[in-house]
Amino acid sequence: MIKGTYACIDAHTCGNPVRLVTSGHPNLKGSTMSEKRQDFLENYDWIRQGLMFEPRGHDMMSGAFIYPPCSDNADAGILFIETSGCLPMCGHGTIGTVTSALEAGLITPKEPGQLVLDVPAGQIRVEYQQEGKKITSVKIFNVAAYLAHRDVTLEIEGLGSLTVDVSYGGNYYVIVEPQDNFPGIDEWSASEILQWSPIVREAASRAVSCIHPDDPTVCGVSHVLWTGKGQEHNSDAANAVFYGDKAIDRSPCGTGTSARMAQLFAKGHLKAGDTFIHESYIGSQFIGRIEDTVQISTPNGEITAIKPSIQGWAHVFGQNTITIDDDDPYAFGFIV
Ligand code: PYC
Repeated sequence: MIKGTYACIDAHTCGNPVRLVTSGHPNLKGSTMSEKRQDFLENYDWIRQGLMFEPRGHDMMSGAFIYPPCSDNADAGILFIETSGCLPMCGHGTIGTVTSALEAGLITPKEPGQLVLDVPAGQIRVEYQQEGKKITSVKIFNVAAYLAHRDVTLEIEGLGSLTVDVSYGGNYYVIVEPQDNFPGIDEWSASEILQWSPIVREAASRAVSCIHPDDPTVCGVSHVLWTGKGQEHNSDAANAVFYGDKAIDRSPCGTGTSARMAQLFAKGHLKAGDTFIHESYIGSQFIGRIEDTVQISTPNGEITAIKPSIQGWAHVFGQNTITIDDDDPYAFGFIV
């Protein structure tokens, strides 16, 4: 029997997929996107599994549903769906969702050229540029980002010790810079990144606690950001961001770029007003910027967080109607 039919717009943001689901939305309980995210995870996660995992998706698949705004000043709400779960915030997902939704006329901005969006991690603002019907650039003014834990030493069996930072940019990231047991992503293969990332994420999760001071449902280290130099002449740095079970982000990762700028700010390597061009594993770029700073209260006391922005682009490449039929043995996907 068919459990659900989902019209989708398929796009990619700087190489990473974004499947915007435009029909078949479950009616979610809650007055914020964070509460709606909890309801989705408890009652409708099978939709995410069916749309994201093989055979309808793949390791890197991600997407979103657009909901009516939760706040009076917002234009819309976004629920992110990914192979890794429902992220509190997703930068490449927002850029793809905004591009697809505006090009298809699914959102009518209150103010031309900008949007206010409720997301599970809080509220974000977006400025976009347009040529005719095509959205050519999307800049996200992200939630506040901060360095949560610095210089944490992890003992990784088979690799040795790694000293890492853990930083928040909408999700919590373990950030690994080149050091004795990690030469940098330029000298590691994708299979080395995929081999060590889950072990490093697990070790960091045991070593430190990450709970967002404003919303305890935003918690836990979910991503590992390995760093390197970058190949493009104007990149400030490159990354390989690992998420889910087997994914390396093809985009430069918006929340990862925010977390990285917060780490570099806290360690004195970037200051307010600086830009930071971040390169992905496939060479695509986001322009990050520290727009401002803000004081936030954390369990370790009052700290200075950054207000980051990330700018990138997306391309729409297809329309798709997907059914999830529970007579199909792989209705809810599989992981190999
Ligand atoms: O762009 O924030 C991002 C993101 C998170 C996971 C994959 N991409």
